[in-house]
Amino acid sequence: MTDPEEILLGCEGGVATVTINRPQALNALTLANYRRIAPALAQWATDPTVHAIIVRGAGERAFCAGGDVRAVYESGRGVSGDRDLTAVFFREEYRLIRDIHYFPKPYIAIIGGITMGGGAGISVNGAYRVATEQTMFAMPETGIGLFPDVGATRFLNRAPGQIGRYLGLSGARLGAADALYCGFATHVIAQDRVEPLLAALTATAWEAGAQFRQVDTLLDEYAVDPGPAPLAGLRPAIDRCFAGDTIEAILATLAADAAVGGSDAEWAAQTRSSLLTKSPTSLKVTLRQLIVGRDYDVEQALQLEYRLTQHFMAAHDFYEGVRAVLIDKDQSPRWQPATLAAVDDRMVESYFTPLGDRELRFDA
Ligand code: QUE
Repeated sequence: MTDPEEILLGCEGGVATVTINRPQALNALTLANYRRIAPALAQWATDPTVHAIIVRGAGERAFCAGGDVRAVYESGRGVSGDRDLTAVFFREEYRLIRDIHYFPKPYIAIIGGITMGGGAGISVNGAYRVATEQTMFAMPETGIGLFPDVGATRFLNRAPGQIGRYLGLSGARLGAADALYCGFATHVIAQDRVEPLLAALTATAWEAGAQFRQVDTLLDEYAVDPGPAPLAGLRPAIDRCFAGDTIEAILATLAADAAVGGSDAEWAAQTRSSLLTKSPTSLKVTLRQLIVGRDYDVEQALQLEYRLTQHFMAAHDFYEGVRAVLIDKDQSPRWQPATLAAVDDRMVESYFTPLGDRELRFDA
């Protein structure tokens, strides 16, 4: 028996479609998957019969839960596969993200369902992101001993106030209203309007040069008001607690807010407890990443992130995090170093060291 196609490609009514078809793995993307999507996009970019691109996930639960970090884990530990995968996987993933960001035609991701990590990468960096009441959006990488990548240096920094720091450090999960508030979604529609929207896109009488305006009009017709964003109410607390320039300062402010009581005390206590479960190295590197990359464009963000991935692949916590969360599922990672105090500035700084001839390049 042949494998079912993991990436379904189609084109109808001037609309090209990518469907990620690994529902049993929450549509997590493998290197082979990226290698099938990238040339399709390149071809559609210049094909005059293609006017817009839709990207979606198969099944009910997920748009895309991330990259196939399990394969990267096995490769990096020398368990199976190609040892090179830790260098190649992120390089090809990030090059695809760059192409998505600069894609010349409307690129529309339907992020109904779980959208994390690499799933955020192939959606938030594109022109249109359509959320539904089923959307669950998160950047949970500090929980697997990694850091928020796939362009998050840029897109987290563009969320209001200090919300990007909060989300990137804690891995907090967002629904549709919050995703829209942060700018990760551009529109919210009802889940049962997804198929009618896609049918309307396919039935569009496309005009050359007007495709973005045509998609804007159609999406505005289908969009609903998702109601108040819970994060908007937490903004004052988030901005105050996450303004600190060290993880220790952020934790101290959260502890003080939790102790004082008041409406946000429970949030502060829960957020502090959550941060204390994350990799200490991941937390410190992530905060520095978001600070140094505050004004980075997509290419600068991805180049910085590529550097960080390669240093993380040479360290301990990523393997321990993937083991604890995705392999053994004991949810009890034993981080090394185990405490924030043991992660000194020199160690953090070492993650930002350029890679010489292994740097990520976009012209190669
Ligand atoms: C952090 C991550 C990922 C994660 C969990 C994290 C990630 C990822 C997956 C995932 C989930 C379900 C699967 C799968 C992968 O989980 O990137 O194959 O079936 O892909 O806390 O970054």
